[in-house]
Amino acid sequence: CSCFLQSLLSLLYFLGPLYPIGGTTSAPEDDGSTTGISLLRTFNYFGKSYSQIYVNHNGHLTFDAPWRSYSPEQFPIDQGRDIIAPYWTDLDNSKSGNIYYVQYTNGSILQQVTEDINLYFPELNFHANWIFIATWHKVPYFSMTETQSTFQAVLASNKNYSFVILNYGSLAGYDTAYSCYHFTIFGSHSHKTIPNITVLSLGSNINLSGRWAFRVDNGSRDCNGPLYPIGGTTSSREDDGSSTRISLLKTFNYFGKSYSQIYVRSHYFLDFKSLFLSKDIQTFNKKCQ
Ligand SMILES: *[C@@H]1O[C@H](CO)[C@@H](O)[C@H](O)[C@H]1NC(C)=O
Ligand SMILES: *[C@@H]1O[C@H](CO)[C@@H](O)[C@H](O)[C@H]1NC(C)=O
Ligand SMILES: *[C@@H]1O[C@H](CO)[C@@H](O)[C@H](O)[C@H]1NC(C)=O
Ligand SMILES: *[C@@H]1O[C@H](CO)[C@@H](O)[C@H](O)[C@H]1NC(C)=O
Ligand SMILES: *[C@@H]1O[C@H](CO)[C@@H](O)[C@H](O)[C@H]1NC(C)=O
Ligand SMILES: [Ca+2]
Repeated sequence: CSCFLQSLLSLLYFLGPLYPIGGTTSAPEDDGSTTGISLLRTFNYFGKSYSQIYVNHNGHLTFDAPWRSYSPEQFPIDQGRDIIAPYWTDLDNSKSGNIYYVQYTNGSILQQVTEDINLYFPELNFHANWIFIATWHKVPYFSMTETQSTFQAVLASNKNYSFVILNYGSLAGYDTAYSCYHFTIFGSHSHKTIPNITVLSLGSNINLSGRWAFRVDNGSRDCNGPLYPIGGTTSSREDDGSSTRISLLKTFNYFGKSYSQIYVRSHYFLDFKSLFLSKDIQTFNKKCQ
C-alpha cells in the first residue's frame, strides 16, 4: 500500500504541472495537423467564437485551418490568424512521440482545471463547462530523434469566461544556449521572445513551475483601446532604426536577468542588448538556427 502511494506520488511528481496525458492520437506526420476537431462547446478567444480547432504538430493550435509552420518566422504573422503556440518549433512525431487531444464537459479532470483556475483567478467564481487538452508527449525535434519535448495547451471555458493554461514538462533544448522560441498566446498582437527556454519549464505566472495561465475571453482586439497616454521622447526618423541607448531609472528584472538599459526598435520590439538592427524577428530566428 505504501508502495502504491509511493508510485502514485512519483507519478504525480513526474507529471509536474501536466494534466493526465491521453486522448485521441493525431496521425504521425512531420509538420502535420489533426483534422478539424469539432468543439463540444464554442470557445471565446478575445471576442471571437470558435467551434473547431486544429492541433498542429509543430507546437501550436489554430482555429480556422491547419497550419504547418515550423518556425515563428512569419512574425508578425498575418494579422487575421489566431494562434495559441505553447512551443512553436520544428517538432516531428513521424517516428516517435505522440500528439493527443481530448475534451471534457464533465468529470474529474474538468473539476481539477476548474479548481486550478479559481486558484489563479479567485474573484470570478469560474466553473468550466468545457475543457480541451492538447498534449505533445515526448515528441522529438526534427531530425534529432534522441530529443523529446512534452507540453500541453489547455483551453477552458464557460459562457462568460475562457482561459488558456500552458503546461511544460521537459523541453528538448537543442539550442537552449540561444533560443528563439516565441511565447505566442495573444494571437498576432502580443509576442514575447523567450530568451531561454528553461524559462518555460521552470518559470510560471501563477507560482507553479512550468505552468502559465491566461484569461483570454473578451480582451480587446482593438489596438487603440487600451493605450496609456501617448508621448515622451521621440525616436529619430529612420527606416529599420532604433533609439539610442536608454538608461533605465530603475533596473528591470526580465526572467531573472537584471537590465539597466533598453533600446526601442522601429520594428515593434524592445531589446536590452547592444544595437541590433534587425528588420523583424525573422532575421532573429534565422540567426539562432
Ligand atoms: C459527460 O461528458 C460526456 C461527453 O464529454 C457525455 O457523453 C456524458 O453524457 C457526460 N455525462 C454527464 C453526467 O453529463
Ligand atoms: C455570467 O455572467 C452573468 C452576469 O455577470 C452572471 O449572472 C452569470 O451567473 C454568469 N454565468 C456563469 C456561468 O458564470
Ligand atoms: C464575453 O462575451 C460573451 C459574448 O458576447 C458574453 O456572453 C460573455 O458574458 C462575456 N463575458 C464577460 C466576462 O463579460
Ligand atoms: C537558462 O536559464 C537557466 C535557469 O535560470 C540557467 O541555469 C541557464 O544557465 C540559462 N541558460 C542560458 C544559456 O542562459
Ligand atoms: C508559491 O508556492 C510556494 C510553494 O507551493 C508557497 O510556499 C508560496 O507561499 C507561494 N507564494 C505565493 C506568493 O503564493
Ligand atoms: Ca516538423
